[in-house]
Amino acid sequence: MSQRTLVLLKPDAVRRGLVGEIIGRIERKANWTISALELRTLDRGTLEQHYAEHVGRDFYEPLMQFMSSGPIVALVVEGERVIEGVRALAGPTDPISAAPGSIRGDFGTITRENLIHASDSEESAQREIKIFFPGLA
Ligand code: DGI
Repeated sequence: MSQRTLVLLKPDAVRRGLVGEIIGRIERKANWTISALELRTLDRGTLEQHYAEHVGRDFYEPLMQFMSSGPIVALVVEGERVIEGVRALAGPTDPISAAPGSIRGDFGTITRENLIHASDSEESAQREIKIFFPGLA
């Protein structure tokens, strides 16, 4: 089942020079394709749309600050079961409980600075791709 997912390499990944490493892991998966890719600094409006489900949570403001603290890399990745697949490559939200071998497990220690975002469902992917790449058919 071919799908599309939105991936963000967060400001910590860019600052730490892990963009190539993380994109490399995605690229090496068979039959997945990068169909959009852009470096950009996110404004508050874009972030409010993206993280609308977290409004009011105690981590919301620090998350917004962090996500606008420097450039991110946004990608659309397309391919076989890519939504579940990129989430598996990323590992769980808390990097300390993420298994070694996953991106968060290999490189993260702090829940907020967990390197990567990946859509968690078909609905989220559709919604998020529209926010970041409105021109994508
Ligand atoms: O899909 P995920 O990125 O794994 O997690 P999410 O969509 O539920 O949350 C979005 C981001 O918000 C997550 O990557 C890090 C942050 N976050 C989520 N839950 C917590 C959190 N940050 C802190 N400090 N504490 C949390 O419980």
